[in-house]
Amino acid sequence: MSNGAQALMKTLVNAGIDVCFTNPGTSEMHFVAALDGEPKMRAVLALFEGVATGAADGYARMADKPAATLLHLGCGLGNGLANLHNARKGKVPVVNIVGDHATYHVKFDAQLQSDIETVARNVSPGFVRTSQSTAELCKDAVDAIVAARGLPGQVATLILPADVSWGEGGVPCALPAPAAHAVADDATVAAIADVIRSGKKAALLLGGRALRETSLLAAARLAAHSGVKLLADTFPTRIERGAGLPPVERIAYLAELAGVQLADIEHLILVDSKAPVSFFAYPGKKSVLTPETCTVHTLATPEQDAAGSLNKLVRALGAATATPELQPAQRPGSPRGRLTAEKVCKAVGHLLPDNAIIVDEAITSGLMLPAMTAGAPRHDLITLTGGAIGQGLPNAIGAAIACPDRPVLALIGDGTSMYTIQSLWTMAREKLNVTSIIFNNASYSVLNIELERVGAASVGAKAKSQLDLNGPVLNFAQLAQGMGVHGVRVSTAEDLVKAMTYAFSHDGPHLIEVMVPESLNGMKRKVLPWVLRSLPNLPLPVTRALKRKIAP
Ligand SMILES: Cc1ncc(C[n+]2csc(CCOP(=O)(O)OP(=O)(O)O)c2C)c(N)n1
Ligand SMILES: [Mg+2]
Repeated sequence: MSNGAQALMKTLVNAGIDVCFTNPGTSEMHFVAALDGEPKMRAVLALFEGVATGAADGYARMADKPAATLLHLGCGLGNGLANLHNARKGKVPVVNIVGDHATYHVKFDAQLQSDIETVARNVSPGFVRTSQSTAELCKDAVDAIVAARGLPGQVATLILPADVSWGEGGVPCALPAPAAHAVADDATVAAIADVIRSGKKAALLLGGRALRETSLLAAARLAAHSGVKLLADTFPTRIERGAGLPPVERIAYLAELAGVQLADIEHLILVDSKAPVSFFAYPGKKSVLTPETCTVHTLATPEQDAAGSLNKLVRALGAATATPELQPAQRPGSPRGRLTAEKVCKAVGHLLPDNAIIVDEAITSGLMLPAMTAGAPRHDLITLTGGAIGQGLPNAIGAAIACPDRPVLALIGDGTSMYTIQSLWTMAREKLNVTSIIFNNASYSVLNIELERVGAASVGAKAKSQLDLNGPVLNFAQLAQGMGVHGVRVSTAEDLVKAMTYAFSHDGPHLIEVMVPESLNGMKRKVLPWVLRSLPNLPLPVTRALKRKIAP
Protein backbone atom coordinates (compact mmCIF):
# COMPACT_ATOMS: atom_id res chain seq x y z
CA MET A 1 0.00 0.00 0.00
CA SER A 2 1.44 3.39 -0.99
CA ASN A 3 0.65 6.81 0.27
CA GLY A 4 -0.05 9.54 -2.25
CA ALA A 5 3.51 10.85 -2.36
CA GLN A 6 5.00 7.39 -2.91
CA ALA A 7 2.59 6.64 -5.74
CA LEU A 8 3.27 10.05 -7.26
CA MET A 9 7.00 9.40 -7.15
CA LYS A 10 6.51 6.10 -9.00
CA THR A 11 4.28 7.77 -11.56
CA LEU A 12 6.87 10.45 -12.25
CA VAL A 13 9.73 7.98 -12.63
CA ASN A 14 7.65 5.66 -14.82
CA ALA A 15 6.97 8.67 -17.03
CA GLY A 16 10.71 9.30 -17.40
CA ILE A 17 10.76 12.23 -14.99
CA ASP A 18 13.76 11.23 -12.91
CA VAL A 19 15.13 14.60 -11.80
CA CYS A 20 13.42 16.85 -9.30
CA PHE A 21 14.72 20.29 -8.34
CA THR A 22 13.56 20.94 -4.82
CA ASN A 23 13.14 23.60 -2.20
CA PRO A 24 10.78 21.95 0.24
CA GLY A 25 8.89 22.91 3.38
CA THR A 26 6.65 21.17 5.88
CA SER A 27 3.77 20.58 3.46
CA GLU A 28 6.12 18.65 1.13
CA MET A 29 7.62 16.35 3.76
CA HIS A 30 5.90 13.19 2.59
CA PHE A 31 7.16 13.79 -0.92
CA VAL A 32 10.65 14.33 0.50
CA ALA A 33 10.37 11.12 2.52
CA ALA A 34 9.21 9.22 -0.58
CA LEU A 35 12.49 10.11 -2.33
CA ASP A 36 14.27 7.46 -0.26
CA GLY A 37 12.04 4.74 -1.64
CA GLU A 38 12.73 5.67 -5.26
CA PRO A 39 16.37 5.23 -6.25
CA LYS A 40 15.70 6.30 -9.84
CA MET A 41 14.67 9.82 -8.82
CA ARG A 42 17.56 12.30 -8.55
CA ALA A 43 16.67 15.07 -6.13
CA VAL A 44 18.65 18.30 -6.40
CA LEU A 45 18.34 20.87 -3.66
CA ALA A 46 18.32 24.55 -4.63
CA LEU A 47 18.63 27.30 -2.05
CA PHE A 48 16.13 29.57 -3.77
CA GLU A 49 13.08 28.59 -5.78
CA GLY A 50 14.22 30.64 -8.77
CA VAL A 51 17.23 28.35 -8.96
CA ALA A 52 15.03 25.25 -8.87
CA THR A 53 12.69 26.49 -11.61
CA GLY A 54 15.52 27.80 -13.80
CA ALA A 55 17.35 24.50 -13.41
CA ALA A 56 14.23 22.60 -14.48
CA ASP A 57 14.02 24.90 -17.51
CA GLY A 58 17.67 24.35 -18.49
CA TYR A 59 17.32 20.61 -17.92
CA ALA A 60 14.33 20.26 -20.23
CA ARG A 61 15.92 22.39 -22.95
CA MET A 62 18.76 19.90 -23.13
CA ALA A 63 17.08 16.62 -22.15
CA ASP A 64 13.99 17.21 -24.32
CA LYS A 65 11.84 16.00 -21.46
CA PRO A 66 10.59 17.69 -18.33
CA ALA A 67 12.05 17.64 -14.87
CA ALA A 68 9.88 18.16 -11.81
CA THR A 69 10.19 20.97 -9.33
CA LEU A 70 9.13 20.67 -5.70
CA LEU A 71 8.03 24.03 -4.33
CA HIS A 72 6.57 25.23 -1.06
CA LEU A 73 3.05 26.70 -1.35
CA GLY A 74 2.23 30.00 -3.06
CA CYS A 75 5.25 31.85 -1.76
CA GLY A 76 7.73 29.22 -2.94
CA LEU A 77 6.06 29.11 -6.33
CA GLY A 78 6.10 32.91 -6.44
CA ASN A 79 9.82 32.96 -5.75
CA GLY A 80 10.26 30.65 -8.72
CA LEU A 81 8.02 32.63 -11.05
CA ALA A 82 10.54 34.58 -13.14
CA ASN A 83 12.29 31.49 -14.42
CA LEU A 84 9.00 29.67 -14.98
CA HIS A 85 8.06 32.70 -17.06
CA ASN A 86 11.22 32.20 -19.12
CA ALA A 87 10.32 28.52 -19.54
CA ARG A 88 6.80 29.44 -20.65
CA LYS A 89 8.12 31.86 -23.25
CA GLY A 90 10.59 29.24 -24.46
CA LYS A 91 7.81 26.61 -24.64
CA VAL A 92 9.82 24.43 -22.31
CA PRO A 93 8.12 21.56 -20.45
CA VAL A 94 8.26 21.75 -16.65
CA VAL A 95 6.13 19.87 -14.10
CA ASN A 96 5.73 21.84 -10.88
CA ILE A 97 4.69 19.98 -7.77
CA VAL A 98 3.59 22.63 -5.31
CA GLY A 99 2.82 21.50 -1.80
CA ASP A 100 -0.22 22.98 -0.08
CA HIS A 101 -1.86 22.84 3.30
CA ALA A 102 -4.05 19.84 4.02
CA THR A 103 -7.47 20.37 2.43
CA TYR A 104 -9.23 20.73 5.80
CA HIS A 105 -6.64 23.27 7.03
CA VAL A 106 -7.25 25.82 4.26
CA LYS A 107 -10.31 27.40 5.89
CA PHE A 108 -8.25 28.47 8.93
CA ASP A 109 -6.16 30.84 6.82
CA ALA A 110 -2.90 29.85 8.55
CA GLN A 111 0.27 31.87 8.02
CA LEU A 112 1.35 30.33 4.71
CA GLN A 113 -2.16 30.07 3.26
CA SER A 114 -2.40 31.83 -0.09
CA ASP A 115 -4.04 31.50 -3.49
CA ILE A 116 -1.57 29.19 -5.23
CA GLU A 117 -3.66 28.69 -8.34
CA THR A 118 -3.65 32.40 -9.12
CA VAL A 119 0.13 32.51 -8.88
CA ALA A 120 0.42 29.40 -11.03
CA ARG A 121 -1.88 30.59 -13.80
CA ASN A 122 0.57 33.28 -14.81
CA VAL A 123 3.15 30.74 -15.92
CA SER A 124 1.09 27.61 -16.51
CA PRO A 125 -2.11 28.86 -18.13
CA GLY A 126 -2.62 25.49 -19.82
CA PHE A 127 -2.54 23.33 -16.71
CA VAL A 128 -3.16 24.20 -13.07
CA ARG A 129 -4.85 21.63 -10.85
CA THR A 130 -5.18 21.12 -7.12
CA SER A 131 -5.39 17.39 -6.55
CA GLN A 132 -8.39 16.55 -4.36
CA SER A 133 -7.82 12.96 -3.32
CA THR A 134 -5.06 10.43 -2.90
CA ALA A 135 -6.90 8.00 -5.16
CA GLU A 136 -6.96 10.55 -8.00
CA LEU A 137 -3.52 12.06 -7.45
CA CYS A 138 -1.60 9.99 -9.97
CA LYS A 139 -4.23 10.52 -12.66
CA ASP A 140 -3.81 14.25 -12.03
CA ALA A 141 -0.06 13.84 -12.29
CA VAL A 142 -0.37 12.03 -15.62
CA ASP A 143 -2.57 14.84 -16.94
CA ALA A 144 0.06 17.37 -15.81
CA ILE A 145 2.88 15.46 -17.50
CA VAL A 146 0.90 15.03 -20.72
CA ALA A 147 0.16 18.77 -20.74
CA ALA A 148 3.79 19.68 -20.08
CA ARG A 149 5.45 17.49 -22.67
CA GLY A 150 3.07 18.11 -25.55
CA LEU A 151 3.83 20.34 -28.50
CA PRO A 152 4.41 23.08 -27.65
CA GLY A 153 5.97 22.24 -24.30
CA GLN A 154 4.52 24.11 -21.35
CA VAL A 155 4.73 24.60 -17.63
CA ALA A 156 2.17 22.47 -15.78
CA THR A 157 1.44 23.00 -12.10
CA LEU A 158 0.09 20.26 -9.87
CA ILE A 159 -0.82 21.46 -6.40
CA LEU A 160 -0.50 18.75 -3.80
CA PRO A 161 -2.34 19.23 -0.50
CA ALA A 162 -0.51 17.63 2.40
CA ASP A 163 -3.33 15.20 3.25
CA VAL A 164 -3.56 14.05 -0.37
CA SER A 165 0.17 13.41 -0.14
CA TRP A 166 0.14 11.51 3.14
CA GLY A 167 -3.18 9.71 2.57
CA GLU A 168 -3.07 5.96 1.94
CA GLY A 169 -4.35 4.36 -1.26
CA GLY A 170 -2.16 5.99 -3.88
CA VAL A 171 -2.11 4.09 -7.18
CA PRO A 172 0.72 4.80 -9.64
CA CYS A 173 -0.51 5.48 -13.17
CA ALA A 174 1.12 4.97 -16.55
CA LEU A 175 1.40 7.60 -19.22
CA PRO A 176 -0.41 7.22 -22.54
CA ALA A 177 1.78 6.92 -25.64
CA PRO A 178 2.84 10.37 -26.85
CA ALA A 179 0.64 11.84 -29.57
CA ALA A 180 2.05 12.12 -33.08
CA HIS A 181 2.58 15.72 -34.14
CA ALA A 182 1.00 16.99 -37.31
CA VAL A 183 3.06 18.41 -40.15
CA ALA A 184 1.90 21.36 -42.26
CA ASP A 185 -0.99 20.36 -44.51
CA ASP A 186 -0.68 20.05 -48.28
CA ALA A 187 -2.46 23.33 -49.04
CA THR A 188 -0.19 25.32 -46.71
CA VAL A 189 2.95 23.75 -48.15
CA ALA A 190 1.78 24.34 -51.72
CA ALA A 191 0.92 27.98 -51.00
CA ILE A 192 4.28 28.66 -49.36
CA ALA A 193 6.11 26.84 -52.15
CA ASP A 194 4.36 29.23 -54.58
CA VAL A 195 5.47 32.23 -52.53
CA ILE A 196 9.06 31.02 -52.62
CA ARG A 197 8.89 30.24 -56.34
CA SER A 198 7.55 33.73 -57.04
CA GLY A 199 11.08 35.08 -56.77
CA LYS A 200 10.01 37.76 -54.29
CA LYS A 201 12.35 38.34 -51.38
CA ALA A 202 11.39 35.72 -48.77
CA ALA A 203 12.78 34.70 -45.41
CA LEU A 204 12.15 31.78 -43.09
CA LEU A 205 11.93 32.80 -39.45
CA LEU A 206 12.92 29.79 -37.36
CA GLY A 207 12.12 29.47 -33.68
CA GLY A 208 11.51 26.79 -31.06
CA ARG A 209 12.40 23.34 -32.32
CA ALA A 210 13.15 24.64 -35.80
CA LEU A 211 16.60 25.65 -34.53
CA ARG A 212 17.75 22.05 -34.12
CA GLU A 213 19.93 20.30 -36.65
CA THR A 214 17.27 18.46 -38.70
CA SER A 215 15.24 21.60 -39.21
CA LEU A 216 18.30 23.76 -39.83
CA LEU A 217 19.52 21.42 -42.55
CA ALA A 218 16.12 21.42 -44.24
CA ALA A 219 15.95 25.21 -44.04
CA ALA A 220 19.49 25.53 -45.41
CA ARG A 221 18.54 23.31 -48.35
CA LEU A 222 15.67 25.67 -49.09
CA ALA A 223 18.06 28.61 -48.84
CA ALA A 224 20.55 26.98 -51.20
CA HIS A 225 17.87 25.95 -53.67
CA SER A 226 15.58 28.98 -53.71
CA GLY A 227 17.51 31.84 -52.16
CA VAL A 228 15.27 32.28 -49.10
CA LYS A 229 16.99 34.05 -46.24
CA LEU A 230 17.31 32.24 -42.90
CA LEU A 231 16.49 34.14 -39.74
CA ALA A 232 16.19 32.95 -36.16
CA ASP A 233 14.29 34.25 -33.16
CA THR A 234 16.14 36.87 -31.14
CA PHE A 235 16.23 34.71 -28.03
CA PRO A 236 16.19 31.02 -28.96
CA THR A 237 15.24 28.39 -26.40
CA ARG A 238 18.06 26.27 -27.78
CA ILE A 239 19.93 26.63 -31.04
CA GLU A 240 22.44 24.17 -32.46
CA ARG A 241 25.27 26.04 -34.11
CA GLY A 242 28.97 26.15 -34.88
CA ALA A 243 31.23 24.40 -37.39
CA GLY A 244 29.45 21.98 -39.68
CA LEU A 245 25.95 23.33 -39.07
CA PRO A 246 24.02 25.83 -41.18
CA PRO A 247 24.58 29.39 -39.93
CA VAL A 248 21.45 31.41 -39.17
CA GLU A 249 21.23 35.10 -38.42
CA ARG A 250 19.28 35.94 -35.27
CA ILE A 251 16.90 38.91 -35.33
CA ALA A 252 18.61 41.71 -33.40
CA TYR A 253 17.47 42.78 -29.93
CA LEU A 254 17.52 46.46 -30.86
CA ALA A 255 14.36 47.11 -32.88
CA GLU A 256 16.14 49.54 -35.16
CA LEU A 257 18.69 46.89 -36.13
CA ALA A 258 15.97 44.27 -36.59
CA GLY A 259 14.35 46.76 -38.94
CA VAL A 260 17.52 46.71 -41.03
CA GLN A 261 17.48 42.91 -41.21
CA LEU A 262 13.83 42.82 -42.28
CA ALA A 263 13.79 45.94 -44.47
CA ASP A 264 13.63 44.24 -47.87
CA ILE A 265 11.71 41.08 -46.88
CA GLU A 266 8.44 40.78 -48.81
CA HIS A 267 7.35 37.42 -47.38
CA LEU A 268 8.20 36.19 -43.90
CA ILE A 269 7.52 32.50 -43.35
CA LEU A 270 7.16 31.44 -39.72
CA VAL A 271 8.36 28.05 -38.55
CA ASP A 272 7.56 27.49 -34.87
CA SER A 273 7.93 31.22 -34.35
CA LYS A 274 5.87 34.38 -34.33
CA ALA A 275 6.12 37.60 -36.28
CA PRO A 276 8.75 39.71 -34.52
CA VAL A 277 7.79 42.64 -32.33
CA SER A 278 10.11 44.98 -30.46
CA PHE A 279 11.13 43.92 -26.95
CA PHE A 280 9.73 47.14 -25.47
CA ALA A 281 7.72 50.02 -26.83
CA TYR A 282 9.57 53.31 -27.33
CA PRO A 283 7.90 56.68 -27.78
CA GLY A 284 7.22 57.33 -31.45
CA LYS A 285 8.48 53.91 -32.62
CA LYS A 286 6.55 50.99 -34.09
CA SER A 287 6.00 47.78 -32.13
CA VAL A 288 5.80 45.53 -35.19
CA LEU A 289 9.20 44.93 -36.77
CA THR A 290 8.16 43.60 -40.18
CA PRO A 291 7.77 46.30 -42.83
CA GLU A 292 4.18 47.16 -43.79
CA THR A 293 4.82 45.70 -47.24
CA CYS A 294 5.74 42.29 -45.82
CA THR A 295 3.24 39.41 -45.82
CA VAL A 296 3.57 36.95 -42.97
CA HIS A 297 2.87 33.24 -43.58
CA THR A 298 2.92 30.29 -41.20
CA LEU A 299 4.48 27.03 -42.35
CA ALA A 300 4.38 25.36 -38.93
CA THR A 301 2.81 26.53 -35.69
CA PRO A 302 4.40 25.63 -32.34
CA GLU A 303 1.81 22.82 -32.13
CA GLN A 304 3.17 21.24 -35.31
CA ASP A 305 6.24 19.26 -36.25
CA ALA A 306 8.69 21.89 -37.52
CA ALA A 307 11.26 19.54 -39.04
CA GLY A 308 8.59 17.43 -40.73
CA SER A 309 6.96 20.56 -42.16
CA LEU A 310 10.24 21.98 -43.44
CA ASN A 311 11.13 18.69 -45.07
CA LYS A 312 7.73 18.57 -46.73
CA LEU A 313 8.43 22.03 -48.15
CA VAL A 314 11.87 20.84 -49.29
CA ARG A 315 10.23 18.01 -51.23
CA ALA A 316 7.55 20.29 -52.68
CA LEU A 317 10.24 22.58 -54.06
CA GLY A 318 12.50 19.77 -55.23
CA ALA A 319 15.25 21.00 -52.93
CA ALA A 320 16.14 17.63 -51.38
CA THR A 321 19.40 17.37 -53.31
CA ALA A 322 20.47 20.98 -52.76
CA THR A 323 23.71 21.33 -50.82
CA PRO A 324 23.14 23.29 -47.64
CA GLU A 325 25.67 25.97 -46.74
CA LEU A 326 27.53 24.83 -43.64
CA GLN A 327 29.57 26.96 -41.30
CA PRO A 328 33.30 26.31 -41.82
CA ALA A 329 35.45 25.70 -38.76
CA GLN A 330 37.29 28.85 -37.75
CA ARG A 331 38.29 30.32 -34.42
CA PRO A 332 39.54 33.77 -33.51
CA GLY A 333 43.10 34.07 -32.23
CA SER A 334 43.97 34.40 -28.58
CA PRO A 335 43.17 37.83 -27.10
CA ARG A 336 45.87 39.91 -25.40
CA GLY A 337 46.17 42.69 -22.89
CA ARG A 338 43.68 44.42 -20.62
CA LEU A 339 40.29 42.70 -20.74
CA THR A 340 37.22 43.98 -22.48
CA ALA A 341 33.95 42.11 -22.92
CA GLU A 342 34.81 41.66 -26.58
CA LYS A 343 38.11 40.00 -25.66
CA VAL A 344 36.27 37.64 -23.33
CA CYS A 345 33.98 36.65 -26.21
CA LYS A 346 37.08 36.21 -28.35
CA ALA A 347 38.63 33.91 -25.73
CA VAL A 348 35.41 31.88 -25.70
CA GLY A 349 35.62 31.49 -29.48
CA HIS A 350 39.32 30.65 -29.20
CA LEU A 351 38.93 27.96 -26.51
CA LEU A 352 35.37 26.60 -26.64
CA PRO A 353 35.60 22.83 -26.08
CA ASP A 354 33.91 20.33 -28.40
CA ASN A 355 30.22 19.76 -27.90
CA ALA A 356 29.83 22.48 -25.30
CA ILE A 357 26.60 24.02 -24.07
CA ILE A 358 26.75 27.82 -23.86
CA VAL A 359 24.25 29.63 -21.67
CA ASP A 360 24.23 33.28 -22.71
CA GLU A 361 22.98 35.80 -20.20
CA ALA A 362 25.88 38.17 -20.69
CA ILE A 363 23.55 41.01 -21.73
CA THR A 364 25.66 43.87 -23.18
CA SER A 365 28.92 42.00 -22.61
CA GLY A 366 27.79 39.28 -25.01
CA LEU A 367 27.28 41.51 -28.04
CA MET A 368 30.25 39.97 -29.86
CA LEU A 369 29.59 36.39 -28.74
CA PRO A 370 27.64 35.21 -31.83
CA ALA A 371 30.35 36.45 -34.21
CA MET A 372 33.24 35.15 -32.11
CA THR A 373 31.77 31.65 -31.74
CA ALA A 374 30.21 31.26 -35.19
CA GLY A 375 32.89 28.85 -36.40
CA ALA A 376 33.75 27.30 -33.03
CA PRO A 377 33.19 23.57 -32.61
CA ARG A 378 29.57 22.59 -32.77
CA HIS A 379 27.67 23.57 -29.64
CA ASP A 380 24.24 24.35 -28.24
CA LEU A 381 23.30 27.87 -27.22
CA ILE A 382 20.63 28.62 -24.63
CA THR A 383 19.32 32.17 -24.28
CA LEU A 384 17.09 34.35 -22.13
CA THR A 385 13.73 33.53 -23.72
CA GLY A 386 11.47 35.58 -21.50
CA GLY A 387 13.68 38.53 -20.61
CA ALA A 388 13.36 37.84 -16.87
CA ILE A 389 16.96 37.95 -15.74
CA GLY A 390 18.49 35.43 -13.35
CA GLN A 391 18.01 32.54 -15.74
CA GLY A 392 21.55 31.74 -16.79
CA LEU A 393 23.17 30.19 -13.73
CA PRO A 394 20.14 28.01 -12.93
CA ASN A 395 19.86 26.97 -16.59
CA ALA A 396 23.50 25.89 -16.45
CA ILE A 397 22.71 23.58 -13.52
CA GLY A 398 19.92 21.93 -15.45
CA ALA A 399 21.93 21.64 -18.66
CA ALA A 400 24.84 20.03 -16.80
CA ILE A 401 22.54 17.50 -15.15
CA ALA A 402 20.82 16.71 -18.45
CA CYS A 403 24.15 16.32 -20.28
CA PRO A 404 26.76 15.15 -17.75
CA ASP A 405 29.31 14.44 -20.48
CA ARG A 406 29.22 17.89 -22.02
CA PRO A 407 31.02 21.00 -20.76
CA VAL A 408 28.68 23.84 -19.83
CA LEU A 409 29.83 27.44 -20.14
CA ALA A 410 27.62 30.08 -18.55
CA LEU A 411 28.29 33.69 -19.59
CA ILE A 412 26.52 35.95 -17.15
CA GLY A 413 26.25 39.67 -16.40
CA ASP A 414 27.15 40.78 -12.88
CA GLY A 415 23.68 42.21 -12.38
CA THR A 416 21.83 39.15 -13.63
CA SER A 417 24.03 36.71 -11.74
CA MET A 418 22.99 38.19 -8.39
CA TYR A 419 19.33 37.22 -8.86
CA THR A 420 20.14 33.55 -8.55
CA ILE A 421 23.72 33.48 -7.27
CA GLN A 422 22.78 30.61 -4.93
CA SER A 423 23.09 28.42 -8.05
CA LEU A 424 26.80 28.19 -7.34
CA TRP A 425 26.16 26.21 -4.17
CA THR A 426 24.08 23.64 -6.05
CA MET A 427 26.78 23.40 -8.72
CA ALA A 428 29.35 22.63 -6.01
CA ARG A 429 27.15 20.16 -4.19
CA GLU A 430 26.28 18.26 -7.37
CA LYS A 431 29.87 18.56 -8.69
CA LEU A 432 28.65 19.88 -12.03
CA ASN A 433 30.97 20.62 -14.93
CA VAL A 434 29.95 24.22 -15.29
CA THR A 435 32.31 27.09 -15.93
CA SER A 436 30.64 30.39 -15.13
CA ILE A 437 32.16 33.59 -16.50
CA ILE A 438 30.77 36.62 -14.69
CA PHE A 439 31.23 39.96 -16.45
CA ASN A 440 31.92 42.41 -13.67
CA ASN A 441 31.30 45.78 -15.29
CA ALA A 442 29.85 47.11 -12.03
CA SER A 443 26.74 48.26 -13.84
CA TYR A 444 23.27 47.48 -15.08
CA SER A 445 24.83 48.66 -18.30
CA VAL A 446 21.99 47.88 -20.66
CA LEU A 447 19.66 50.06 -18.63
CA ASN A 448 21.94 53.03 -19.17
CA ILE A 449 21.39 52.54 -22.89
CA GLU A 450 17.66 52.06 -22.41
CA LEU A 451 17.55 55.24 -20.36
CA GLU A 452 18.80 57.14 -23.39
CA ARG A 453 16.55 55.27 -25.80
CA VAL A 454 13.24 55.79 -24.01
CA GLY A 455 13.92 59.51 -24.13
CA ALA A 456 13.63 60.05 -20.36
CA ALA A 457 13.87 63.81 -19.87
CA SER A 458 16.75 64.76 -17.61
CA VAL A 459 18.89 62.15 -15.94
CA GLY A 460 20.42 63.09 -12.62
CA ALA A 461 22.62 61.40 -10.06
CA LYS A 462 19.77 59.68 -8.23
CA ALA A 463 18.46 58.14 -11.46
CA LYS A 464 21.93 57.04 -12.54
CA SER A 465 22.68 55.45 -9.19
CA GLN A 466 19.78 53.02 -9.72
CA LEU A 467 21.74 51.48 -12.59
CA ASP A 468 25.13 51.53 -10.96
CA LEU A 469 26.68 48.60 -9.06
CA ASN A 470 29.81 50.51 -8.22
CA GLY A 471 29.66 50.79 -4.48
CA PRO A 472 30.53 48.33 -3.12
CA VAL A 473 31.89 46.48 -6.16
CA LEU A 474 30.88 42.83 -5.91
CA ASN A 475 33.61 40.23 -5.61
CA PHE A 476 32.39 37.15 -7.44
CA ALA A 477 35.54 35.10 -6.91
CA GLN A 478 34.95 35.41 -3.17
CA LEU A 479 31.23 34.77 -3.48
CA ALA A 480 32.05 31.58 -5.39
CA GLN A 481 34.52 30.42 -2.77
CA GLY A 482 31.92 31.06 -0.08
CA MET A 483 29.63 28.60 -1.84
CA GLY A 484 32.26 25.93 -2.45
CA VAL A 485 33.06 26.82 -6.05
CA HIS A 486 36.62 27.38 -7.27
CA GLY A 487 36.69 31.06 -8.21
CA VAL A 488 39.25 33.44 -9.69
CA ARG A 489 39.19 37.09 -10.69
CA VAL A 490 41.07 38.14 -13.83
CA SER A 491 41.78 41.47 -15.50
CA THR A 492 43.96 40.49 -18.44
CA ALA A 493 43.30 38.32 -21.47
CA GLU A 494 46.34 36.19 -20.70
CA ASP A 495 45.06 35.37 -17.22
CA LEU A 496 41.60 34.67 -18.62
CA VAL A 497 42.96 32.19 -21.15
CA LYS A 498 44.89 30.45 -18.36
CA ALA A 499 41.83 30.33 -16.11
CA MET A 500 39.60 28.99 -18.88
CA THR A 501 42.14 26.36 -19.88
CA TYR A 502 42.35 25.26 -16.26
CA ALA A 503 38.57 25.21 -15.85
CA PHE A 504 37.99 23.18 -19.01
CA SER A 505 40.55 20.57 -17.96
CA HIS A 506 39.50 20.16 -14.32
CA ASP A 507 36.18 18.62 -13.31
CA GLY A 508 33.70 20.38 -11.13
CA PRO A 509 32.33 23.89 -11.20
CA HIS A 510 34.58 26.90 -11.78
CA LEU A 511 33.84 30.59 -11.71
CA ILE A 512 35.91 33.16 -13.54
CA GLU A 513 35.18 36.76 -12.71
CA VAL A 514 36.25 39.02 -15.56
CA MET A 515 36.83 42.68 -14.72
CA VAL A 516 35.63 44.56 -17.79
CA PRO A 517 34.57 48.05 -18.73
CA GLU A 518 31.02 48.45 -20.02
CA SER A 519 30.78 47.41 -23.68
CA LEU A 520 28.87 50.50 -24.59
CA ASN A 521 30.26 53.37 -22.56
CA GLY A 522 31.41 56.93 -23.05
CA MET A 523 31.19 58.09 -26.63
CA LYS A 524 29.65 54.84 -27.91
CA ARG A 525 26.74 55.16 -25.51
CA LYS A 526 26.13 58.79 -26.50
CA VAL A 527 26.28 58.08 -30.23
CA LEU A 528 24.24 54.85 -30.28
CA PRO A 529 20.74 56.33 -29.85
CA TRP A 530 21.56 58.90 -32.51
CA VAL A 531 22.82 56.23 -34.95
CA LEU A 532 19.76 54.07 -34.28
CA ARG A 533 17.43 57.00 -34.91
CA SER A 534 19.07 57.84 -38.21
CA LEU A 535 19.02 54.26 -39.60
CA PRO A 536 15.68 54.54 -41.43
CA ASN A 537 17.03 57.49 -43.44
CA LEU A 538 20.26 55.83 -44.57
CA PRO A 539 20.77 53.62 -47.65
CA LEU A 540 20.36 49.89 -46.89
CA PRO A 541 24.03 48.90 -47.51
CA VAL A 542 25.16 51.57 -45.02
CA THR A 543 22.64 50.43 -42.41
CA ARG A 544 23.76 46.84 -42.89
CA ALA A 545 27.38 47.82 -42.33
CA LEU A 546 26.37 49.67 -39.16
CA LYS A 547 24.37 46.68 -37.94
CA ARG A 548 27.42 44.44 -38.41
CA LYS A 549 29.50 46.88 -36.40
CA ILE A 550 27.08 47.23 -33.48
CA ALA A 551 25.70 43.70 -33.17
CA PRO A 552 27.30 41.24 -35.60
C1 LIG B 1 13.29 39.85 -13.39
C2 LIG B 1 13.87 41.07 -14.00
N1 LIG B 1 14.16 42.14 -13.24
C3 LIG B 1 14.70 43.23 -13.79
C4 LIG B 1 14.94 43.32 -15.13
C5 LIG B 1 15.47 44.59 -15.75
N2 LIG B 1 16.83 44.41 -16.21
C6 LIG B 1 17.12 44.07 -17.47
S1 LIG B 1 18.73 43.96 -17.75
C7 LIG B 1 19.09 44.42 -16.17
C8 LIG B 1 20.48 44.58 -15.72
C9 LIG B 1 21.46 43.66 -16.35
O1 LIG B 1 22.70 43.95 -15.80
P1 LIG B 1 23.96 43.04 -16.05
O2 LIG B 1 23.60 41.62 -15.90
O3 LIG B 1 25.03 43.54 -15.18
O4 LIG B 1 24.28 43.24 -17.58
P2 LIG B 1 24.86 44.54 -18.30
O5 LIG B 1 23.67 45.38 -18.62
O6 LIG B 1 25.80 45.21 -17.38
O7 LIG B 1 25.50 44.04 -19.53
C10 LIG B 1 17.94 44.62 -15.44
C11 LIG B 1 17.91 45.00 -14.03
C12 LIG B 1 14.62 42.18 -15.89
N3 LIG B 1 14.81 42.13 -17.21
N4 LIG B 1 14.11 41.07 -15.30
MG1 LIG C 1 26.68 44.56 -15.60
